[in-house]
Amino acid sequence: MTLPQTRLRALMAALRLVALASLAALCCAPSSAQGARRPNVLIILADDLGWSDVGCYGGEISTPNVDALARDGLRFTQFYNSARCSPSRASLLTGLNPHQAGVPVLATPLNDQCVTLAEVLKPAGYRAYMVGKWHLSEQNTPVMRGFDEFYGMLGGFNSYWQENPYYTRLPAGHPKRLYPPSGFYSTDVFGDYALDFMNQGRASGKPWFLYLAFQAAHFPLGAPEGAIERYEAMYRSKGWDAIRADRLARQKTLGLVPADLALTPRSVVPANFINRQTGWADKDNPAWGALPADRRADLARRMAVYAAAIEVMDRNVGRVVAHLKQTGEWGNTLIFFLSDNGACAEWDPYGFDKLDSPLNILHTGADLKKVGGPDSYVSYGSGWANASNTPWRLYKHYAQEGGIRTPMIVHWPAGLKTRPGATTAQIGYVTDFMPTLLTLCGAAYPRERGGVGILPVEGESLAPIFGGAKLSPRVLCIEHEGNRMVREGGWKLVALANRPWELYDLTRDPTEMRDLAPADPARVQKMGADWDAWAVRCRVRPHPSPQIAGQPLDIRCDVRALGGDGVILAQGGDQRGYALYLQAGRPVFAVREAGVLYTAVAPAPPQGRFSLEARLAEDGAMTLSVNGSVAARAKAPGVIAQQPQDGLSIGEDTLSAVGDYAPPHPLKGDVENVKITAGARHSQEGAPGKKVGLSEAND
Ligand SMILES: [Ca+2]
Ligand SMILES: [Ca+2]
Repeated sequence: MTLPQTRLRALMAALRLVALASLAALCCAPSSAQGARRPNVLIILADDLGWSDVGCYGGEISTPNVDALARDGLRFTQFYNSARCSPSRASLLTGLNPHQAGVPVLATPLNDQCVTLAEVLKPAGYRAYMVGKWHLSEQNTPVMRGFDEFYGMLGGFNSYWQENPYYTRLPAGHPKRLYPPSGFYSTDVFGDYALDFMNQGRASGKPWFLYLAFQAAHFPLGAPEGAIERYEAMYRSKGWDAIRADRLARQKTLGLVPADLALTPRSVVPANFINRQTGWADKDNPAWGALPADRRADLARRMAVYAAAIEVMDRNVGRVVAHLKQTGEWGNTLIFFLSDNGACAEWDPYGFDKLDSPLNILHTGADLKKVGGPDSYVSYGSGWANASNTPWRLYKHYAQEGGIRTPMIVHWPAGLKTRPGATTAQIGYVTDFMPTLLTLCGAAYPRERGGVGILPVEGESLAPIFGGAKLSPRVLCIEHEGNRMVREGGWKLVALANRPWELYDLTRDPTEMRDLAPADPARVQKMGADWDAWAVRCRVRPHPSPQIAGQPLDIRCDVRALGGDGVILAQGGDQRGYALYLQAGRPVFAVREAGVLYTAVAPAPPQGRFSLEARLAEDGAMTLSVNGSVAARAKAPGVIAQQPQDGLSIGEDTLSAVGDYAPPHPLKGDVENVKITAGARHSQEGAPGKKVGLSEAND
């Protein structure tokens, strides 16, 4: 039986073919790779910014510069991120799902099976710059992943006010601006370096790529007092309920949501390790009017700081825009604006005053004015996050729309063919930057990096959308901390960690209010199987291991290898098990039993992509076929008598090694269409035996 990931992969491949065909038929698609000068690329990433915060998505926060990008550009209404800081950044930079790039949760380094946008654009003649928040490990820095220059925060968040030790200039020794201790506010400083690096790019005579990743508006919230003041009284008098209603009304006027969309009830605050201590676990956000006046004053101040942080970010977007206009680079600079995840509810409606702690201080009187300054450390809590994510459910961390749907603006006078100010409901995902920029910047996606094969890109190019065309339907899967979703057309299957799937028809129920799972179990099962297959293929979950004890085996797969050595697949280790691997390019089928290794070695390395079939018969006869022809035979004492301890691993041999190599001995290349059958009696009559598949082993 074919493992389910194969089915999904085939479906994806078919969809890609359709997408390619429609791209080829598209005469009006922007294609600056040939002919016209290639664009500069500016990706502006906000942090923890909700879907409705900026004005052009319905917010009351003053963001005239971001709004101007939307007015002349294109807004996506169904663009997705990966639910949290590091995973979204990994996907944005590599075009892979976060887990594939080595960033399943937070702050781990990008692995060696991916390449960054900087690493693909540099060989295509670009200069690559980064300013702002990296959050992909301090050990594996932006300049180690292709960027020429970097200024910013290698970690995930910290003071907006204090440069040392939180902000870093790389490469070490490159010119650094000097700020007096009281004259540092990171968002403005990021603006300064953005201008510096754009100047460098222009002076180089090459096209440039600038990744400008603001910390705004991640906690600990901080903003200049002058920007905070104008919001404080307004938020105090309105509160989050009226703000949610106002934002939804504006979104309807802007045509971003259906005109008959009802305001949802206030979101629940899913249980977490902090709000179990504060008493808010799994409770709904409270009504604003039900809060005491001193609490409303405290929370209005927190929201005002958040809004001010966004306003100052927008001001710096304005500085960048003005610079592009002054230097004549405005027309051919492709600008993106988006957020890395939905607004942050950590950890309850009142917010916190200390990291990873239930500590909340009710600030009053003169103390209130210190909130947002250099000596405070606050978040704004789940009630305001709910408002920031209007009209969607839930927040950062979760796969409901409030966690993963991001504002996304594209601005590019020289290349965008859509009507100025247009919106599109086509689906996009953070993995799409890589294929989009490969197309538009004339860059090539390499097959390897530093001698290690890299994974095929996962995203879809958005270039046809920029040309006014429609992409083919896609299947989109997301996972973070066990929270998960799969979207297929208008259908969405979504679940919190360790909770059952819920099913929504987003075409009729965009805010995920009516769970159709009980009414449509067949669709839940089908979409759930698609998600499971994706999760295994994209390394979200380990490969389930077939039960092989005492059974003859038939193992098949397709391989595209870039190097001469490495494990194709293995189940077991130094006591017992089987493996397929390459040795100097030659396929080897290995069986180990009672610690002794038996191998069938193909005489020659196959070229290009090849298929393998390995059989272990009941009498121990081993046969290895390459591209359908028997290439080698050997003899083991019999079948593998007991279930091996190490599970099935694909592309490597985890824990102890079946073959004569040092684990994990990864393959430089791809393994597809893995099919393992235990119990087939090949040596006798070839009758079909018991088939072992993923779902069976999973259940
Ligand atoms: Ca974030
Ligand atoms: Ca092993």
